[in-house]
Amino acid sequence: MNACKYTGDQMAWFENPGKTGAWEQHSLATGIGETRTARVADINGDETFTAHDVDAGVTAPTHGEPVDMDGDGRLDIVAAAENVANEVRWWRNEPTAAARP
Ligand SMILES: [Ca+2]
Ligand SMILES: [Ca+2]
Repeated sequence: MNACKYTGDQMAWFENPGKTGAWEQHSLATGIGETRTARVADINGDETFTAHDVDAGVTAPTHGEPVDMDGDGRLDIVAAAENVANEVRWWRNEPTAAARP
């Protein structure tokens, strides 16, 4: 399960302990203002998780959603960029050099 902590400026995921024990919190990112509505997606399809800064100029991204905006088969990211003129932005998922035809 993933979660955002609006007042704590962080995103985390929680490990299910099964039928006993407490859920263990694993931090994904800290120092992100007003985090809300996190979504989980394997953007590059490699079945692993690696954190990346998508846009360091947006310090309070909210309501992000993985969507293929340009129909190229790769998930992009759409989010409100509240601290930057109240805009909705999308970030194109550029293929790596190895994945380019
Ligand atoms: Ca991945
Ligand atoms: Ca795309």
